[in-house]
Amino acid sequence: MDSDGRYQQILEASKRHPIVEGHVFKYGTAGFRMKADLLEGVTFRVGLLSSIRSRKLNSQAIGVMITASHNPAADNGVKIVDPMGEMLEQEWESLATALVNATSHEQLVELYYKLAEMQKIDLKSPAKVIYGRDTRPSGHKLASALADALEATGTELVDYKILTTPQLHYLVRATNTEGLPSSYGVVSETGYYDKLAKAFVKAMRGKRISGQLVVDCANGVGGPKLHEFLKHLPKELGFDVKVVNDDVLRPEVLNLDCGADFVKTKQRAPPNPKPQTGVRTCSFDGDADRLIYYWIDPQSGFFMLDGDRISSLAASFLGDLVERAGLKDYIRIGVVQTAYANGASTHYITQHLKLDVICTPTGVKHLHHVAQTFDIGVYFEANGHGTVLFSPDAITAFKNTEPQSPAQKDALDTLSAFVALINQTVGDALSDMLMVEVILAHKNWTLRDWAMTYADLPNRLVRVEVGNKDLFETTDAERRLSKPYGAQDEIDSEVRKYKDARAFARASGTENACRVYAEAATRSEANELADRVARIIERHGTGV
Ligand code: G16
Repeated sequence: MDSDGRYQQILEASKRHPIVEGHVFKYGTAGFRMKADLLEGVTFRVGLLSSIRSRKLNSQAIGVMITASHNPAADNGVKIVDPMGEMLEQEWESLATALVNATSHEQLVELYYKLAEMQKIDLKSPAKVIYGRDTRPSGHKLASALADALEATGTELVDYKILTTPQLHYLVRATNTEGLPSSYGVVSETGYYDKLAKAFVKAMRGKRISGQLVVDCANGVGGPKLHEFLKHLPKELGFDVKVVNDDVLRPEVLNLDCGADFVKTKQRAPPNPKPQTGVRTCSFDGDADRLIYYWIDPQSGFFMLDGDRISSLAASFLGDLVERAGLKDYIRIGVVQTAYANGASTHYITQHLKLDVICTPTGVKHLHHVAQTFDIGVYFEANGHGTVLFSPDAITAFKNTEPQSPAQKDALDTLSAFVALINQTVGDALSDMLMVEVILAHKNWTLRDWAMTYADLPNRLVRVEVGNKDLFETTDAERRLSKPYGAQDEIDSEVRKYKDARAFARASGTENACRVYAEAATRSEANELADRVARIIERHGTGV
């Protein structure tokens, strides 16, 4: 087992990054996420697993992102990215959980070798891991623990330092496709900006963006990266962007009263800077993988355009383009949502756009896989996390179809520009924002025009602190609770009391809490139903 002295090296390195005892760690919705001071040993162990994963996949580069995204500054997280930029294959999540929960350093190293043996991996073959982190101060120490694991296991490593989560996903795919016909782009942060900027200019040909766009960056990594991106755009484009909440020097303000999660859950604009009436505004979250649009209407006040709206906007625009490109009979477009999608959006997509909608559990990893079954798969969570995927057949059709008219050529060119503009590895706030801006410019729409497509059912999302969130198990794409026994019956009997109502509860995979979602015919009924269901969850969460 230890002919090359690695056993001892890994053991020694592990002792430098002990796991905090008395905790059970679980690879959740977006990897391991918790208070940063619990994460050093976890990150070291994730390093061990990612080296095995790279060796399992013929030495392709694996990504590791250190971020807690929308969570407070004191938290952090670590997640593994597979070679094409997707989230870690689900079967391996349990291997990650097992490795991280090893009780002693010796047991950890034994398990590392056992996993390699079970997976038939030659531990002397090359391995490569690339990694990045958001702006949280704790990220530096965690990255060192990760590097220690990679060095101890003889893994080539590339530290990209501070990145948005979607940039790391881009770099993983670009690394693994470098020099191939499927090349995803130049393997550098600049390569990422260049790719998006060129595609944006191409998609905007002959169109103009009207008015200023204000972008709230949640005081996270999206701020400096957006500033950097804007330098890559030609001035003549006239894209007037004002970047706000871009303070990454004071860690305590990260996601504080700003950002996409704040806007979505509070259903109001960040108080700072003071929102300006009528201005088109959007918010990123702390690691720039979520996007929410909104504006303050002079008559009716705050109006939000969330992930459901972005999804229906993209699906409708791409549907029109496919039709104009003469590809309607060959390209199957589908939309993937979760239980959080507003019922009105699902109705609009199925009844008005006449597109298939599939519902999956929360977590982009679930939506992504289903979206891959379409030629154009549009997936967005209501919280603004999502993207659009194009199948290889669709991409070939956009390139090779011989246009019979200038209008058809224009549609085919715009579709090809979208393939490059949209980050197809994972939801990307910057890329999604550019997509929305292009669509609004093509349609010559304001946010009010966009909002007029359908009326949302009033809804409310509540976070409920419970004694033990693991008591809650779901079924039917998280729309029903299978455990604790009796809880779902109680929810059903509350829902029956309201018109056009729906409610569900589930344990969060990124926070130590449960989430309750309710919608109903009126705002006060949605609020009341959410409160009643929250009380049911509170009661069952203590085991009473
Ligand atoms: C992560 C996941 C999202 C998920 C969100 C909330 O987002 O990537 O898919 O919707 O957590 O998950 P939960 O309700 O299980 O806490 P982010 O932006 O925090 O990485």
